[in-house]
This record gives sequence, structure tokens and C-alpha cells, in this order.
Amino acid sequence: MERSLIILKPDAVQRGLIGTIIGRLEQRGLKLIGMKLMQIDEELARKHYGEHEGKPFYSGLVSYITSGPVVVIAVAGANVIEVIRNTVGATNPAKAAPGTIRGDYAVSIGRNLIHASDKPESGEREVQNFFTDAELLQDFRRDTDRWIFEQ
Ligand code: IDP
Ligand code: MG
Repeated sequence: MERSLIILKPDAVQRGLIGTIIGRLEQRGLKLIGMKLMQIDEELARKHYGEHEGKPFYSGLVSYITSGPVVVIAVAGANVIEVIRNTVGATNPAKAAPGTIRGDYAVSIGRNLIHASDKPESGEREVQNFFTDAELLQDFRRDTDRWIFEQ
């Protein structure tokens, strides 16, 4: 079972898009197992975006992600990494397909609304960076699962 971390970035919160974006994730059929509103501090931001250290956009990225409250969400299920990345759309919203979250609600790469883990190992690491085990309802039964996954 894969796990993925989603972050509704500060621009999503400021623009009042929390409900809209979570609605899209729910409608896709994703099972949310953890969710909270928080402000990311610089230490956590640097840990989360460690792979980008040294790139020209890194300091702007750390300022952006720490600039205001975010909503962090953990998702569990088969293939959730691929499914969520496709729902989120390309990193640069100018190139993201219509119908994706970034393609429908954003225009600029430095304000692209949402983070989603890019591979299963990052999903695991990122979920553990943001949630304690006690905050995750990993095993709750969802009655609609049999209508979303072939059993
Ligand atoms: P991803 O969020 O689609 O996985 P990454 O390449 O992992 O994209 O980049 C992480 C984040 O860094 C992006 O979501 C975006 O917020 C920011 N970013 C990436 N490239 C640029 C850039 O060229 N200019 C400004 N910000 C960027
Ligand atoms: Mg990434």
C-alpha cells in the first residue's frame, strides 16, 4: 500500500482553495488518512525540500512554503503516487493540462498551489516527516472501497 503526502501550499490557503482542492482529491476516490492545518518552519522546509538545495529557486521555495499556513494531507492506497501526480498536473502550471489542479487554478511555477510526493520512497519519508503514527488513521474502513477498487 503506497502513501503520499499532499501539501496545500500557502497560496492555496490564502486564495480560499482548500475546499475546492480537497474536493477534487475526494472525488477522484482517494482515501485521506491524515490531515492538519499547520505552519511549516524553516527546518522542516529544508528537510522536505532537501533534494532542491543549491538550485536557483531553492531560497525562494523555502520562503514560499514557510510564508503562511498550509494544509498537509496523508493519502493511502494502491498507486496513489501516480494517481495524485496526474491529478495535480505539471510542476509549471503554464504547461499543466486543463482538468488538473495546477492547470485549472494556477499560472506560475513559483505559486503552484500544491505539493505531491513523486515516488513511493519519498511518499513514505514525507508522510513520516509531517505526521506521527498517532495522527494517521491508517486502517479505517471505508465502505465505498468496493465501488472504487475492483475487489
Ligand atoms: P513538483 O512540486 O512538481 O514535484 P519539483 O521539481 O519537485 O516539482 O519542485 C518543487 C517545487 O519547487 C515546485 O512545486 C515549485 O513550487 C518550486 N519550483 C520548481 N522549479 C521552480 C522554478 O523554476 N522557479 C520557481 N519555483 C520552482
Ligand atoms: Mg517534487
